[in-house]
Order: sequence, then structure tokens, then C-alpha cells
Amino acid sequence: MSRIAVVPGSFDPVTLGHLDVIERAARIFEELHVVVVHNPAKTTLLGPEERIALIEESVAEAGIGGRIRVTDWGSGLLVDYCRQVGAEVLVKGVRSQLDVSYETPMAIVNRDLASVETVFLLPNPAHSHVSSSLVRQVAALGGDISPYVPPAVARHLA
Ligand code: COD
Repeated sequence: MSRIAVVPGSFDPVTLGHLDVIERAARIFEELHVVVVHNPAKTTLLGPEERIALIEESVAEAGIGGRIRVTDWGSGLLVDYCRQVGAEVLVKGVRSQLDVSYETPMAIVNRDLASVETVFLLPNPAHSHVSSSLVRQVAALGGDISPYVPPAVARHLA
């Protein structure tokens, strides 16, 4: 039985939706790795070091930093990271049918490649409309992002 799980994402920036998934996964698995992956399809706002620092600050402020390792995996295969650290489970949040359609083929390929299973967590409805791209857009237009992001991110982007 795996005790190590990986929560991957672009986290550009980390949102309250991400934090909700991380908090609930931390209650299920003994050790959690939050892995910043570069998604070539997306234009980024923050560099990987900033994203990592904001995730670390956010999980620390949420009181769950102790069992969470935050790391950057560039654009390598995610299952190679899983193999490297002995993780057998990926955790993803699914907000909509669109997320399910996007994630399902990846989950099957990751299982084919390395027997890594994917666990889907349903979002907290309070945050299910939140995405990093929405936050980037509101921030760029000078709006208040504090309802959507952890305090560390709101301070950083203010
Ligand atoms: N509530 C709940 N979950 C949420 C919310 C929310 N409000 N917002 C986002 N999430 C979930 C997303 O559904 C996703 O599971 C995760 O949080 C990360 O979201 P993002 O937007 O930060 O990151 P994405 O979607 O750009 O990340 C995509 C990955 C990098 C995770 C994905 O592309 C991937 O797994 N890549 C691995 C590359 C690889 O190994 N490919 C080969 C095998 S197919």
C-alpha cells in the first residue's frame, strides 16, 4: 500500500481550490509531494521558484506544511518523479466534466507507463469555479484576488 502521493499542477499561482485538494489529500496519505510541472500549453505568470515559495508559505499558513514536500519537476514525465520517490498515487482535483475528459487519458497512460494510479478528489463547491487562469486575469486587470487565493499569494501579487 502506498503512503506517498503526488499532487501535480502548474500552480501559477496556487489557489484556494488547489489548497483544498492538498489539505484533503494530506488527510489520506502519510506523505504528500506537491510537484510543480511545466505545462507547455500555458503561458506563465510566475517562475517555478516563486510558485514553490508561495505553495510552501500557503501550506505552512494552513498548518499542514510538516508532511508536505514541494518541488519542481520541469517538463519531465510525471511518473519518473513518482518512481524516483516511490509514490504510487497521483491526486488530481476534478471540477467539471471538462477536467474529467482532460485527466482520464493521462490517468490511463500513467497507469500503463508505471502502474501509478490516479485518485480524483471532488472540489469544495465554494472553490470549484476557481482556477489559476481566472486569478491571473483578475490580477492583471487590477481586481481583488483575495477571495480566490491563500493570503501569501494575495500579498505577493498585490
Ligand atoms: N478545485 C479543485 N481542483 C482544482 C481546482 C479547484 N478550484 N483548480 C485546479 N484544480 C486541480 C486541477 O484539476 C488539476 O488536477 C490540479 O488542480 C492542477 O491544476 P493546475 O491548473 O495548476 O495545473 P494544470 O492543469 O496546468 O496541470 C496539469 C498537469 C501538469 C498536472 C498535467 O498536465 C500533468 O499531469 N502533466 C504530466 C506530464 C506527463 O507526465 N505526461 C505524460 C503522461 S500523460
